[in-house]
Amino acid sequence: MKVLVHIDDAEGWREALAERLPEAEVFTSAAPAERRRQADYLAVWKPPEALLREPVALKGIVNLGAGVDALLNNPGLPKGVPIVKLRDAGMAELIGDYVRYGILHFQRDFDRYRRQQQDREWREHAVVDKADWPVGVLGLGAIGAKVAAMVAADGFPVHGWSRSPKSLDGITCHHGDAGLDALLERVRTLVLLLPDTPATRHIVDAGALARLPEGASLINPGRGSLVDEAALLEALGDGAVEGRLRGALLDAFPEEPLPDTSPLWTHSRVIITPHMAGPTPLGEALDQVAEALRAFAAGEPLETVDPGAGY
Ligand code: OXD
Repeated sequence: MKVLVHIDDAEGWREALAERLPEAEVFTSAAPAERRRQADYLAVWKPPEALLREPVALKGIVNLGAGVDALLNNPGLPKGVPIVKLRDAGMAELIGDYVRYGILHFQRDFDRYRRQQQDREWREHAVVDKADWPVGVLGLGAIGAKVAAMVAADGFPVHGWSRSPKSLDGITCHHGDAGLDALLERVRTLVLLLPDTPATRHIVDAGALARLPEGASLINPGRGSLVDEAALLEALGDGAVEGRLRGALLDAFPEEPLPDTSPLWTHSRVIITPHMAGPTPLGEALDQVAEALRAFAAGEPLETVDPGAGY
């Protein structure tokens, strides 16, 4: 089995993967073109278009991340080649911590205290009980489900939403369009963990933001395309006073890095982080990659990506 690895720090991944798969020939995209052409499998994150076109008899692709949007939107992606993606692989816990930080930021008024400090204003706000702070999680895949469980374990009532019905212990699950409206009307913090697909693009638009209770907050460690940015800015107001939306913690943007010209950078009610909520921990990810490549090579059934659905 010949495996071509492409990701930042590809050499580190190559070495670790070669250790786990002694039967395989593992090389990076720095290998000569002739070798790249012979790859049976690709283990890649955001590969260049040309690299995807090179292998002459590709049998499978492992996406070295949870989201497959960049791969599926790559014009070089060969048709019909099965794709496997990382499922959680330790990312969910890191994203869960990011989300818990964000919820507490708003529930314990850290956003207000930060602004008060600028005016040397010593004023305490009454704490809203966690039980009265429902959190909505859009997307109940491997990551969304784990994050929802972590937030519920902290004592917040959690409402989860997926396109088709799901049932998760301790989470009030909603589905479909009507379920989305019902969730939006109830939650004080909305967390976005949906994949980027044509069906989820701008799922948080002006209509959705208007459904949220006055003073709700938004946390987006998912994908930038989920949010209509103009509607978000409108809901946030000019920053001087709290708008309909109290604030947003954003880790994902339609264009990354977020362009210098984006008004989000300087908005006083927005916290920007550089797509750092869920870095892939190498150990668990490598185990999943090695397992997937072995199963590919043995012709065993694998949970593959559905390119039509986009995840
Ligand atoms: C991923 C990501 O999809 O890091 O894994 O965004």
